[in-house]
Amino acid sequence: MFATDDTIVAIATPSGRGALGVVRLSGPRALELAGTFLERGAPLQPRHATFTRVRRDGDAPAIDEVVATFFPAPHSYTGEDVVEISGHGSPVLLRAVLEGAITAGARLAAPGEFTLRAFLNGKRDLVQSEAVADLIDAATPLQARVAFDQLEGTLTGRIGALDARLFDLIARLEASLDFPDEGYHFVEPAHAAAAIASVVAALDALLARASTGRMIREGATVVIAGRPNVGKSSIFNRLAGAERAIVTPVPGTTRDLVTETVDIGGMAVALVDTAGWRETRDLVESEGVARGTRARAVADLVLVVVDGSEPLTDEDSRLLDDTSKANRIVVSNKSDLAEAAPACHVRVSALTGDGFEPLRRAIASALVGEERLRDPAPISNTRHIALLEECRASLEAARRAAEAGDVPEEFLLIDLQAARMRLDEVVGRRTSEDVLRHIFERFCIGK
Ligand SMILES: Nc1nc2c(ncn2[C@@H]2O[C@H](COP(=O)(O)OP(=O)(O)O)[C@@H](O)[C@H]2O)c(=O)[nH]1
Ligand SMILES: [Mg+2]
Repeated sequence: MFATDDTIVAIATPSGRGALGVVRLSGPRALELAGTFLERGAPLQPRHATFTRVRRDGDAPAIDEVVATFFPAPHSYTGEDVVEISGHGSPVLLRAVLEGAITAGARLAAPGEFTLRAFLNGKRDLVQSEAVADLIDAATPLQARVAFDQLEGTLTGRIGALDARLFDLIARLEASLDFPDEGYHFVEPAHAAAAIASVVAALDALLARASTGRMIREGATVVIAGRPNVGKSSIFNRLAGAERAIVTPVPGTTRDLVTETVDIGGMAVALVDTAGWRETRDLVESEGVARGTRARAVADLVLVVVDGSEPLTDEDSRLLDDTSKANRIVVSNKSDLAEAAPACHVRVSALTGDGFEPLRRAIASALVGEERLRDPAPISNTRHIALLEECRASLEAARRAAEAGDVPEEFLLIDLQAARMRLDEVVGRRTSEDVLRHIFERFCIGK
């Protein structure tokens, strides 16, 4: 499986220059290898920050002043001996430390390998390991909160509770099997059916909010559509808080998709400004229009913008028809001008900024509902959702069989054990090497 008996090393801070940079070593020889390129002769004291210098080979002059900390196993991030070296954040200096460690016998770590070792050493389960990557990837405070909840074990706890109930039921069914002659059932079929149904209900409660969780974790795509000159790019810029898209009074200015990720109600929203939706003979513009149409098709939400200071045109009506089945908000722009036709749309003025708070709230609630954002779901990862759905399917099969009665315990047990196996896969008690590779590949090097 994975090699864990060697000592790995990596730069843990982002590439590029910074005030500080950190190099981490983990493995049985971490302390010994660090000793070969750190100047201080005496071994590092456990969990003490030690000020020392990095030297190059032999008697060459020192190249940096660093603070080194030794975390002996098992009380470290990975559960192994770890040495963390904080130096000045120059790529040249950090690479020199890295090379020093490799020359001494360390191996360059693969992405996520520190966290993988933490998982293999039982410091964290798989759900918590995945949360580490989510936490690092978080682009909004809400995403960070959901990831941190998962890291702290909220989902682990829920899965554990479900697992305990299944374990109890399985044990009693197995006991009935082991003592067939007594003719005694440790659990009556009707009780088994009810017990399974209650686990299914608990799973359903978890899964009911999964789509919200996923939307928070993965973000949403919101496309701004409308005919030329209604103010799409101006609205885009207001929502993005930056002059990203070009705004001019000339219709057909925006010819390609412009995308910006913005925080709306805590969600990372990929906001897409499109070319005005109209018939055009200009080749570039019509390609822009086609791209806009395709973007609309994959959007989680479409903002259909109309110019509130003018009566609706045929092009407006056509777009409104086209999007009537989509998840959409009709936005009436230019509320600073006289209103042409009162409508029950969200009214904004991209010029003055009026109406943008209600618009942001409308976007958030059209995506997940306001209630749901306040108390984010504990489950957000597609892998977890898929496994819990499989678990639910096995439980349903077992519940139906138990309800029908007359089914040998063995049959129930097969489905219940299959259900439990899915829970094991979520937390990583039973996970293939391929799945682990796939999960840890998305980590940064040094994490
Ligand atoms: N009065 C007024 N003019 C606006 C407003 N929003 C946009 N405009 C103007 O309308 C024109 C077209 O805006 P733009 O954002 O490029 O529209 P797009 O073609 O739909 O992207 C520009 O001259 C903007 O200054 C608004 O809320 N009020
Ligand atoms: Mg535009």
